[in-house]
Amino acid sequence: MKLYSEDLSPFSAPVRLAIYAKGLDIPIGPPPGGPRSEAYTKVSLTGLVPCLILDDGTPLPESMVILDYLEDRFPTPPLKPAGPEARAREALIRRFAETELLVAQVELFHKFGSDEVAAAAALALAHFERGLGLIQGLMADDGFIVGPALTTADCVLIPALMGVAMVAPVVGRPALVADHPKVAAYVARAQQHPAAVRVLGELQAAVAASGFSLG
Ligand SMILES: N[C@@H](CCC(=O)N[C@@H](CS)C(=O)NCC(=O)O)C(=O)O
Repeated sequence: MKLYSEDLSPFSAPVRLAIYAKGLDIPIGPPPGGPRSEAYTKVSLTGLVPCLILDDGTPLPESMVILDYLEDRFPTPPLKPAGPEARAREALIRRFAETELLVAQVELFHKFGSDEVAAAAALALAHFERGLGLIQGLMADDGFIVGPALTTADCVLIPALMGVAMVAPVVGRPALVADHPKVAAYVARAQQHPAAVRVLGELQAAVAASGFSLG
C-alpha cells in the first residue's frame, strides 16, 4: 500500500492525519510526474491527490473514500464514534467540513492571481460562514468534534480550519474563526493532538516553501 499525497494539498492532509493517528506504516510520497500528469493519471485513476494505491495496485482516489477504507481495513484505534446516532453526526459534520470548508478554499486557491479572485473570495466567505455556523451548532462542548476521541471528521476539520484561518484575511474577515467561539475553542484543543501537530506542521512548512503570499 502507498499514499500519493502533497503536503500543500488540503484534501491530502486529512488522510495523512488519519494514517498518523492510527500509527499505520504506509509509505507516503508525491505523485510521480505531478498531479494530472499522464504517468500519475495512469496509476491513480483521477490524476488528483490524495490517492491510495492498494497492495494489488488498485487506485483508491477521493479523500473521504480513503478515510472510510482505512477505517474498515485498520479499525484499531477507531476513528469513528460508537452508535448509529453519533456516527451519523460525525458523518454530517465531516460532510459540511468537506463541502463548505475544503472545497470552498481549494476553489479560491485556484483563482489566486486571476481577476476572478474577488468574486471567488465572496463565494468562499459565504461557504465558510455557512459551514462554520452549521458545524458550531452540531459540535460537542468538549473534547473532539463529537466526543472524547479523534474521528475522521476531526481529520478533515483540523486542517480545513487552519486553511480557513489562513485565507480569512483574503475573504475580508480576518477574525472569521474567532467569531465562532465554540469552533475557536475546538481548534485550540484539537490542534494539540500529536497527529494534528504533525500534519499542520507539514502544511505550514509547505506554504512557507511555496513562497505563496496571501497578502
Ligand atoms: N474530491 C477530491 C479532490 C482532490 C483534489 O482536488 N486534489 C487537489 C489537491 S488539494 C489536486 O490534486 N489538484 C491538482 C490539480 O487540480 O491539478 C478528494 O476529496 O480527494
